[in-house]
Amino acid sequence: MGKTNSKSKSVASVAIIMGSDSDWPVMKAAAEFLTSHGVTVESKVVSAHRTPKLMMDFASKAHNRGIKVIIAGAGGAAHLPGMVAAITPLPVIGVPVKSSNSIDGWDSILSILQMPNGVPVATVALNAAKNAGILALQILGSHDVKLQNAVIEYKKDMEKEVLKKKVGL
Ligand code: C2R
Repeated sequence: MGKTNSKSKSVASVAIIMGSDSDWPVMKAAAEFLTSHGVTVESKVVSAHRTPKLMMDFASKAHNRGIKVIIAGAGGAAHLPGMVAAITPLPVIGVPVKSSNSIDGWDSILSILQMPNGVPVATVALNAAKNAGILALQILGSHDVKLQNAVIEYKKDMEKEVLKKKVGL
């Protein structure tokens, strides 16, 4: 975490941020999915509660650095995704994390999901960081044929895997 995955120093197009390094075991699924499909990501800890100045700086400048989509994960009173969405013009995908301070996960889900009109956060299921990665690839793919083809291939592979499965005796 904390660096781009680029070997050629290309600019990251997806920023994966999280309220704490304790979220990384969940959030890394988004990074793994995106990097395995050739998307350069940067991942770092940014907290609306603990590092509000960093959060403001990150959210107000991300689009000028070439970031196209922000994935933001947080647990408990999860204000980070919504606060970042309030500032940035970029699409924000929120990942509710079932953290050690979460009652049962609903606190985080509702904090991220129930945004007021005017400030959307595309919220995925609890701990569903891989889905956040897939959604980010779909957003990037809407204006990049190569990445859209990667989404099409991913869906075909998933279908094949499911059709191979056998149940029963
Ligand atoms: P620690 O494990 O560091 O105590 O963090 C983090 O996302 C994490 O899930 C516990 C949980 O606190 C969350 N946190 C937030 C924010 N900052 C940290 N929800 C925020 O700004 O929204």
